[in-house]
Amino acid sequence: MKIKIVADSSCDILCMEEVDFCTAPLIISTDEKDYIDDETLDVAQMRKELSEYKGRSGTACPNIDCWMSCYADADEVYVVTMTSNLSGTYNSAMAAKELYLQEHPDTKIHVFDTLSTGPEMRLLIEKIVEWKKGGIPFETVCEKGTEYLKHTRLFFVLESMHNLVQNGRVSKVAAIAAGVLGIRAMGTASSEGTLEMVAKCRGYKKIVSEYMHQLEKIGYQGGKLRIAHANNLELAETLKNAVQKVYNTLDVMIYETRGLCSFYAEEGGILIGCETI
Ligand code: X90
Repeated sequence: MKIKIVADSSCDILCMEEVDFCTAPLIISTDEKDYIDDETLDVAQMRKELSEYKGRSGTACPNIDCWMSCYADADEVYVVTMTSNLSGTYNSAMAAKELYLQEHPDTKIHVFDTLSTGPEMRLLIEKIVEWKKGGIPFETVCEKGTEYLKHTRLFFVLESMHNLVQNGRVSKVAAIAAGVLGIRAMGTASSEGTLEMVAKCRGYKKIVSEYMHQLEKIGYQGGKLRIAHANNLELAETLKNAVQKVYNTLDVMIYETRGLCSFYAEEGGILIGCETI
């Protein structure tokens, strides 16, 4: 039996070991150029070009054809998407599923709307790999996955919300009202899959203390931690050390954001996914 795990490129993963994994790339574009968020994208170069670019930039979700080609040649497909409340990615993946099943009615496809992105998607993907290695059947993986997402969280620190506001993913009025426009702030993925800002964080000290406060609030007990950073290894390491000191967290991974998350988190931004109780 052939099993495939498919995710959109906001998961920041290019390949997974011991499993057939592929991503459907989102596209970041300016009037001059499209940046396809796949393994060929030079993220540092994109960041440099966008910082020098004066016009508007935007993003587009993977289209139905793209998802359908990701589903091809498998008996079971597990699809992990970013929040349906900020992107058309989930709807596109669902439409592709319906179309694909018309021609391949025996294929099993499940699409998870993570109501989140980045590292929280990674946590789910890693779990699916674990469950499939353990021989857990399709229906059970779907149920367990949905349940698992209730026990994972995403926090993020953004240097700027410029691209989120410019692309209508966050309302400018709301950002101004929360006092977070133009300054560094911490937020979390709300239960509806939107951005919920929790605090302004001028210095790194404040970021660390605020994050530790949030972890305490959600009842974190040392579960897996996944940190994706947009060119800010220093902050990623600082947070990792702070968490490990208090919770003895063993399973931590730090890695760089790919195109989509780099674009929206912006240079220096960071996304942290963790398991809760
Ligand atoms: O064009 C598209 O369909 C993509 C739109 C994506 C919009 C949001 C991306 C967020 C990336 C920023 C911080 C994390 C926010 C998480 C909230 C659920 C990363």
